Amino acid sequence: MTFSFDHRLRTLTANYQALLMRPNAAQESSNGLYTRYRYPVLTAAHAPLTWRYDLNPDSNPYLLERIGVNAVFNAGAIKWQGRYVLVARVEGADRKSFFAVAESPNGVDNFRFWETPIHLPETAEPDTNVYDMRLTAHEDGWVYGLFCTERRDPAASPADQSAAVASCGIARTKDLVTWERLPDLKTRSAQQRNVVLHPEFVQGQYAFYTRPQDGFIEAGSGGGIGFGLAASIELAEVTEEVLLDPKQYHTVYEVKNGLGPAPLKTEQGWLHLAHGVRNTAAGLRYVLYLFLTDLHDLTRVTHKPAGYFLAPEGEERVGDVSNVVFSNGWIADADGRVFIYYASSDTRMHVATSTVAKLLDYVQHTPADNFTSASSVRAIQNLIDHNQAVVSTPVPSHAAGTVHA
Ligand code: M1P
Repeated sequence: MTFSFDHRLRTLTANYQALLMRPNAAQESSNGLYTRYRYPVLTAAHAPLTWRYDLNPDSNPYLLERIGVNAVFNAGAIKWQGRYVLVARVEGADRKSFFAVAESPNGVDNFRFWETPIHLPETAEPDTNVYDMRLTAHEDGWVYGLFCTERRDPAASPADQSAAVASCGIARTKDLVTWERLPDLKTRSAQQRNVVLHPEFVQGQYAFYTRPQDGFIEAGSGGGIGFGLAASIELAEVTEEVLLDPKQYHTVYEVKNGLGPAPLKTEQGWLHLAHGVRNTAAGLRYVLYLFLTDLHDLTRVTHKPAGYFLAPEGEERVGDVSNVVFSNGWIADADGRVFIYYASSDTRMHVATSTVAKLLDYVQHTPADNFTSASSVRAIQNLIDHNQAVVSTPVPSHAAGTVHA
């Protein structure tokens, strides 16, 4: 059988272009809250061919893939010069993650990576692995990327080659191309992951949402999502963390939780998207939930619906780390539309669209968790009673109006 380099290159290129051009299809959710989309917006196959193949027939006569990409997930998001931009976690076949920018004209399809990945500067203590960047357009004029930097635990014995220390890395940029690396965030906790920078100064200081944890996997005594202030971003140190959203027994965030993207400012408060983790016989299950904090007291949760907002569904349930949805990026457009970018099973990126109005209605009117089966039944009974009152009172035709979606 003869092998044609040119034929294989043409096939690879055509398939790649077809993937990038494929239109996405909206799939309304029955809960009315958001619209999922049929296809993931970014996958390993979206990584440019030039990152993976040596395209020179002399040095790669069989046109083999030289550098494998395993997954594209957990992307930060920002609206940038009119485009929907993701800073994705790209994980190579070698298990190392790095960041790369992809953009789309409409936020739901046609995402394509920029020509090269981000060349993130290292600190004096090089990162072994970096991942899960949260983007914040801060009022100081910089765009910050806060991410997890992972290094081998210096206290681990030579026999233990998996113990790691997670910290919060900080980088900033004005163009998403050149990044300035700042020292890692210091806190009193042994480890930190899922740290997010608030977009505004608070009492003249930089405000951080944290997730203190005892070990690399276990949040342990860390307790939940924390909040703290730092006078400087160039030498950021949070000396006092207040617990904002604790993990809690028999909830979807009983094992641990962590903030997703930077919160959205609304007239009713700061809207937060977070992930919650519970344990099951099949392993950890990650879901997304929403809550609202006071506009002025950022540590006061004013509304928090019971349970999850979005959980893994269908093909989302399977991947490298199955039964996981995770989000660290969303974009609110000026017209009120919200693009929620979430990853499934540590493998691929999806989008779900909603509106600020719907999300606020959801957080403010979904019953809160009262932590017992009996109270859940009471919540359902309240709804039944409410509906009976509606059914027994004829609705005048002019009252069945429309609301802004
Ligand atoms: O594997 C699921 C997620 O696990 C971690 O999140 P958390 O620290 O909340 O447990 C992160 O490694 C994240 O990247 C990953 O998606």
